[in-house]
Amino acid sequence: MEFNWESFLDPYIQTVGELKIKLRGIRKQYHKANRHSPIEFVTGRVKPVESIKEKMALRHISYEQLAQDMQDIAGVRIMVQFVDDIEEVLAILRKRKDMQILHERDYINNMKSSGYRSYHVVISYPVDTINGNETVLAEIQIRTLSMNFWATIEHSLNYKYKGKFPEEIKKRLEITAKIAYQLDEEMRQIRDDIQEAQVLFNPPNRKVNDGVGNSDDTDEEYR
Ligand code: 0O2
Ligand code: 0O2
Repeated sequence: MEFNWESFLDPYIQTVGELKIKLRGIRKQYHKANRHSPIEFVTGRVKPVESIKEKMALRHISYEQLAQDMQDIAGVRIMVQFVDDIEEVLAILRKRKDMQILHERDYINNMKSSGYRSYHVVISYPVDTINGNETVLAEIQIRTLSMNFWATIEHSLNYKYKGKFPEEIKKRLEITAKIAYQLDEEMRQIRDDIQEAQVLFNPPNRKVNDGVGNSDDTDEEYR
């Protein structure tokens, strides 16, 4: 009998939809609270049937094992501004009651040989459908804008070369990965310097309504 892809993928489509809404909701809450959001933007996709079939053949995964053995049929990506934001996103995910973290793969501290960097979290996620409750696996990838820039372009080039880059191109991609890493480092540095400057210019005892036409208070402020 033909495998019913539509009914198999329905819970995954629902999972990606729910996760995108929930994660974008976190960003909205930070903005409302006027705080820096560790989440910049969120994208998601259900793996196309053709890609699932290719990966099944490559990994010798049977239809019976598909739901357990392929962890990224539902995939959500969280982009962050700074490398430290990744830890903050992880802390948020670890506290959540609506998903359970099964594995974490840290390709930030353990960069792949390609130069790929990203933090992967595999979760189990329960979805309610009209046929009852079903738990599916989903992969959440967390990365900076710079890592995303690199991975997006490398992925599209990879498609062309089917994973077998000529040696020279491979080397050049490794160099661009280094540049992407340096960009993250430099941005962190700039942010830290700006925060330091803000602290210097906004001493905690400074009055909100300072200055003009209030000569009585002026001396106080500089003491
Ligand atoms: P906004 O803030 O109005 O742009 P959907 O489920 O239809 O909302 P879908 O189909 O997953 O979204 O779209 P896609 O293309 O995956 O993009 C998801 C969100 O990420 C969209 O925002 C894009 O604008 C945003 N996005 C994609 N690439 C970038 C990028 O490089 N930088 C920034 N800042 N945002 C990006 P929304 O949800 O439509 O909202
Ligand atoms: P898609 O949907 O095209 O992105 P494997 O699948 O063998 O790489 P594993 O253990 O199943 O390994 O999962 P892993 O490594 O945690 O995550 C695989 C996914 O990470 C890939 O999905 C990519 O999205 C991303 N990824 C891993 N390595 C690289 C890399 O070198 N370059 C880029 N651009 N992305 C990478 P897929 O399967 O490619 O699917």
